[in-house]
Amino acid sequence: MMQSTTEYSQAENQSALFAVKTQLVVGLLVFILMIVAGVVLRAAQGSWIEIGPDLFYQLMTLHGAGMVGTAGIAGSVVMWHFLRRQVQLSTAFFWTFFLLCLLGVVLILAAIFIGKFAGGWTFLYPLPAKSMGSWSVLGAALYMFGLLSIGVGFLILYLDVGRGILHRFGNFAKALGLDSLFGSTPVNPDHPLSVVASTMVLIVNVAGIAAGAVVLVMCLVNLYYPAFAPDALLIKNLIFFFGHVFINASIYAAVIVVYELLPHYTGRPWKASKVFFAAWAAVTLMVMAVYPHHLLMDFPMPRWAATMGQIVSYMSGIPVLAVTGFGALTIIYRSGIRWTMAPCMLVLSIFGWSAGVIPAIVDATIQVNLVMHNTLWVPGHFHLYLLLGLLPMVLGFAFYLIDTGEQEIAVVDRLSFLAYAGGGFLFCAVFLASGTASIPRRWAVHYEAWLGHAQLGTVAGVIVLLAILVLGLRILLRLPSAGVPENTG
Ligand code: HEM
Ligand SMILES: [Cu+2]
Repeated sequence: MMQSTTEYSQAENQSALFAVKTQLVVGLLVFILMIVAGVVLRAAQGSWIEIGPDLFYQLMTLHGAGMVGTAGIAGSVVMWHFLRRQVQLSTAFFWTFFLLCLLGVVLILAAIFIGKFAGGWTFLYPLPAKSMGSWSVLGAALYMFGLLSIGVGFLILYLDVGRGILHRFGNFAKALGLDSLFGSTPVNPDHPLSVVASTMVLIVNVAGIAAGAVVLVMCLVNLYYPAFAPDALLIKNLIFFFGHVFINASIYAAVIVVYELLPHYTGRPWKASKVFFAAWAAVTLMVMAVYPHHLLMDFPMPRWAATMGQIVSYMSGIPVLAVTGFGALTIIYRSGIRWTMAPCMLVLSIFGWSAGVIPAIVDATIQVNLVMHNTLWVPGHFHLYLLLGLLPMVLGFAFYLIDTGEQEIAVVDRLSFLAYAGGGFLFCAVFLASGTASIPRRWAVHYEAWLGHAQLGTVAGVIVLLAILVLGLRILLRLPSAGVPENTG
């Protein structure tokens, strides 16, 4: 077992676990609420319910911001829980992070439901300032202050994470394993994988959130002093750098659960290696260089940026995915693993994540993007790796916390798992098929010919909703009394 340098008292472990559980429960509840909103959106597109375009775009903004924000929080909870075994972390910082996120949520809810803000979670300039009467300047400003508050929460958490990592490893290069990758230090096979992933997340997301803060402040100034009108293309670059990095960092934080729990359930260690370090080092740089794939149809962008967006997209998704997928398969193969809910969720998550990267890369090809840009192909790919990738990682973590060592999966759990995976896959497949049929994304009202897609999507969404209601209930009933999970890994 890994020798640990952390010293916590029993009481500290208890309060840390309480913090993790509380934040996880709130995160799961928000996920479920946002899925309700998502089903309403899809049903409205299928004209099964009538909500009007105003409410549609408010709910779409809520669903987007709520899901992305909660994905970030849930990823951080997973990361914090496992990183805390390796480096000294402060529970007070963890709570500060959470409270700032909650403040952000309150501001965003006020922005959307009182201020009527409906400009999309990406608040693309100059739309927030030019609502043509749909929402107030205050509504747009509240939304931006909400995002700022969440961003500040993350930066505060990362401050403590960075301090903890530096305290044990001296510098981030060592934490990433770069000294064995490029230097003469031999690879330490017990170098904690959670530290490598956390360091990557810390580096890229501090950059991403800093860009986000800059652009939010610029947009806020513009809201009140329209004479200050920054360049729209610059703003779009900053927003998509922030958005791309933030959601990817959420997945890279959540994937720590795979590294920690597959060894736990198979009884086989997942060792660090040069390939592992190389993959994470590569993706640290590439995840930041790849964002121009969101601007392929912005023709004033320099040609090299679009080309880089395409080429790096091909390379960026693959290294960590390959290392994780291949590592997971070799660890599981003939291990006699006990297939309870947590490992099932983790395997589903690796599938959803890998499957989602394929249509993402397809769309990052300029020739394809000419046709697929702003079609439902786009939500198709990201729902794959969020709904079937990130969320199962978080659910797997929750099932691990409530694992009492039983050998069998209860029938309700088995059925809900299958419904979740099947319904989720169908839901994403319908989005992708809609994209291939050139149905645009972000349209409140769909033409007659598109209704079949939207209705099938709604049915799939309802299946997912029912499944996660059952799974959520199973978790919520057992989580409060779950004890401190043992420190193996
Ligand atoms: C069954 C569950 C879900 C349903 C029914 C659902 C439904 C939808 C619908 C109908 C849209 C709008 C599509 C359009 O552009 O026309 C959408 C957008 C979106 N969803 Fe979901 N969703 C689900 C799960 C998730 C999850 C788990 C996440 C993230 C963790 C997520 C994140 C997003 C984001 C970021 C958008 C983009 C919003 C925008 O374009 O501004 N969704 N979803
Ligand atoms: Cu991207």
